Amino acid sequence: MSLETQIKDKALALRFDLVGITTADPPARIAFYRRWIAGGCHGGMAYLARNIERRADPAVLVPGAKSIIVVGCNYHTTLLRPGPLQGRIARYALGEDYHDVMQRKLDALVAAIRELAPQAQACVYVDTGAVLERELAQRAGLGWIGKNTMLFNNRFGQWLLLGEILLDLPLQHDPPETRDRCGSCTRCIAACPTRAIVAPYQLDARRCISYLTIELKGAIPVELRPLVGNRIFGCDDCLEVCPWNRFAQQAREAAFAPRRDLTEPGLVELLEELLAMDEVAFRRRFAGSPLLRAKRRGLLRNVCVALGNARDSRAVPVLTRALADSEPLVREHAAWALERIATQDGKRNAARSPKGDQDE
Ligand code: B12
Ligand code: SF4
Ligand code: SF4
Repeated sequence: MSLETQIKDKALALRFDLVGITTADPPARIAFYRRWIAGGCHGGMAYLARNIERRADPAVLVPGAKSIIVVGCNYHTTLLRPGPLQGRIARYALGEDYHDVMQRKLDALVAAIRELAPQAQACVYVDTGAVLERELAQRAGLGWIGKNTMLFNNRFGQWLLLGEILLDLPLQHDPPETRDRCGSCTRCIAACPTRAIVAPYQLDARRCISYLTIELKGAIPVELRPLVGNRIFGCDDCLEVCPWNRFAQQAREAAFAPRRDLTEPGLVELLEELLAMDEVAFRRRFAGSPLLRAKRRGLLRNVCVALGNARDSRAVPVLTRALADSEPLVREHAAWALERIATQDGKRNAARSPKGDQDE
């Protein structure tokens, strides 16, 4: 059996759903990436503007790199339909943090490769490295890139997470996936609540709810807050509408099963709970979850925005308590939410008053 086949068999045995091999050649679309950064589309994610020369050439990242093994993990779980006073969390964040899950499995794959080729130098990446993961995955034949910039395929739809091993072993590589599978479809562009997909294959992260609720450290721009709706961590709207998701299958990886406490959390209860916590308690409460990334103040900020958007007066007492939080970020978003609820009440009263006047 060839080395490539043995590596792939091992990857599948480790419950990766997809595996492919590509060269360590520079990514063809690095010019697009440079323009994206130059246009400021990365917003406050300053790390994306650093180390561009590494993204431009995997052999700079790992000297002597010859091959890249790309793996994909299906994380699809049952669709949730939260009610008006419930928050929505992106599917990828409902279970255990995929960085930990995939890192563990990739480390095991590296150990298996070293049994086959003891001299191999290897480096593992999941999300945070200076690697253009989607382009590499497309090149390794895992799937194609859609107009919403997601890598997807006809076995799992869009619910795939990616990881890579850069290796100094010369391996036989797989044919790239070059077909255009979107055709005239534009569903994802139309579905985006904030119009963050500014053109096919171009996403302005500064408008993306995933960025606003996870990566952004400061205040959510006021004009975008109403569009965030009840999304309190990430967004899946442009993924959910993709017709290729008819092929989606339930995740095999048990670690991606949704935590009970994260499925459709009650917003009022969550705000109460978060307000009572300090950062240490927050870290304990969300240990192992991607939600840790938002930190206590970021998640509180998001819950305040969602409650403002729910425009339900039952949230007024807890939002009023949030006005006294130690974090200015939380206080400001709580004030915005209260104002939004009050405006709604004002409008309701104004609408009712003429009839009320007649009745009197
Ligand atoms: C920064 C980042 C974000 C940013 C910016 C997203 C973006 N689209 O650029 C924000 C915070 C908004 C974000 C959101 C999400 N992210 Co993110 N993110 C990243 C990260 C770290 C870098 C992406 C990047 O370099 N962007 C810059 C742009 C220019 O690069 P690109 O998106 O790869 O774009 C390529 C295409 O547009 C293509 N292209 C350009 N023109 C053309 C033309 C044609 C015809 C074609 C085919 C392609 C094409 O070339 C570009 C360069 O190769 C990657 C991990 C990594 N290291 O790659 C994860 C990653 C992309 N994210 C991931 C996920 C899961 C998400 C979310 C679904 C999470 C959520 N539910 O909230 C959303 C999805 C939003 C979306 N529609 O992209 C996964 C995606 C897996 C997949 N199947 O594609 C990744 C790969 C992480 C991982 N290891 O699994 N993310
Ligand atoms: S994740 Fe949400 S906000 Fe971001 S591009 Fe997709 S639909 Fe738009
Ligand atoms: S929704 Fe349509 S345009 Fe968007 S990625 Fe899916 S097939 Fe492509």
